[in-house]
Amino acid sequence: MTTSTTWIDQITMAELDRDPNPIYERLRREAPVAFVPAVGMHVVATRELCLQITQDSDTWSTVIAPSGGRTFGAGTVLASNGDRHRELREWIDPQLRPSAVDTYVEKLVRPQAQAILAKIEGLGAADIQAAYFAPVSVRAVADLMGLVDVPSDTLVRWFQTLAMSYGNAEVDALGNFVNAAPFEAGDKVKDEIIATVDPMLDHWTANPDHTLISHWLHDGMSDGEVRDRAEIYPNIYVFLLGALQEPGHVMTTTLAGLLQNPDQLEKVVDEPSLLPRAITEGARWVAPIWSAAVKVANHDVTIAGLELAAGTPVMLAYGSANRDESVWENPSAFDVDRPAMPHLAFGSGNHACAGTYLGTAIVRIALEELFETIPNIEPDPERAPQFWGWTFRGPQALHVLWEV
Ligand code: V55
Repeated sequence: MTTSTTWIDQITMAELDRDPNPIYERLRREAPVAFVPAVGMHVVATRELCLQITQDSDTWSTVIAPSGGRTFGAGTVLASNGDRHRELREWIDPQLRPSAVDTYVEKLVRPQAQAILAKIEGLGAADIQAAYFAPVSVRAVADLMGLVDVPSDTLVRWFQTLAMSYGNAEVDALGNFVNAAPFEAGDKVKDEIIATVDPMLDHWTANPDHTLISHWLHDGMSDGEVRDRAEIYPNIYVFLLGALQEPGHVMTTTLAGLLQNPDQLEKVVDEPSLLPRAITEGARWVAPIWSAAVKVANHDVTIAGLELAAGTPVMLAYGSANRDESVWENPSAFDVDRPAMPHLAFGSGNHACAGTYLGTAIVRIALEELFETIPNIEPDPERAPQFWGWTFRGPQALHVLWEV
C-alpha cells in the first residue's frame, strides 16, 4: 500500500465544478485513466480512450453514476444494458428520429421563441440565459412530452434541482457521499413531479394522444394495457433533467463563444446558414454533459497501462475528450472555422444521445430567432459569463446588451 499523496489525490469537487479544464489537461498528459478520490472513481480523460470504451460493450457495461442513481432510482435508460436497453430505446427513440422531428420541430419551437423574444426585445439588456434560452429549451421539450400546463419557471426549477442532485458526486475516503442536502432537495422535487404528472398519466391511460409520455404509456403494449408507472417515472426524470436543461446550455455556451469572438458573431448573424457549424463548435467547446457517463469493467482489464479489476467503474469525461489536443488544434478556443471532426458531446456507442437531432434543431431555431430579432447583441462588458459544473456544465448566466 502506498501512502504518498499525489496532485490527483488533492483534486477537490469545488475545483472540478469551477473549472475542470486545467485538471483534465494535465490528466490527458500524465494519467489519462486515473483514480480521483474526490469522486471515488477512475476518470477517463482522452478522446481515444473514451471512444475505445464506448465501442466495446462486451468489455464495458453501462451503469449510472452513484449520485445519478441516488437521484433517479433504478430503471432509467441511462443504466440499462442488453435487451432491456434495446427495449427502452424502442419506446423512447421513435418520436426522436430525425424524420419524425422534422414533422413537428418548427411548430414546436419557433412560435414560442418568437413570443418570448417579443416580450424582451424592448428591454435593451437581459440575462439571456434566464430570460430566453432556458424558457425556450424547457417549453420545447416539456410541451413535446405533454407537460403543456406546467409553467416554464417550475420546469427550470425542476431541472436545476435535479441537476444539483445528480451532480452531487463528492465522496469521502470511505466512498460515502459528503453532502445530503442536494439529494433531499431532489427528493422533494420528485414528489412534486409525481403529484403533477400522476393525474396526467390517468388522463393519457384513457385518452392516448401524440405526446411523448402518452406514447411511453401505450407503445408496444397489448390492447388495454399500459406500461407500469414505475418504469416510466425514472425516464421522465431523465428527460426533465437532461432533455430540458441541455439545449439551453448549448444555446448559452454557443452565444458566449460567439460574443467572445465578435468577428465570428458578425459572420453568423449575417449568414445564419453558419449556425449549425457554430452550434457544433459550442457543444464541443463546453460539453453540456461534461462528465456523466459511467462504464463498468465486465472482467479484469488493462487500459492505458492500468490494471482494473472486474467491477471497476470508470467515468468518461466527454468534456475533456472534446478538448483533446491530439485531435483539435488550440482546443480551448471557440472557432467556427475548425475542420469537421466528430465531438463527443452527445456520447458515442449504443448509449449515444437519443435527442441529438431534436436538441440541435431546438438550439438552431432559438438562435435563428434571437439573431433575427436582436442582430446587434453585445456582451455586457461588466459581467462576463461564469461557467460552472463538472457533471453538467454551462454558463450560469449570460448578460447581454443591445440598442433598442
Ligand atoms: C445524462 C442524460 C440525461 C440526464 C442525466 O449521462 C444524464 C447523460 C438526457 O438526460 O438527465
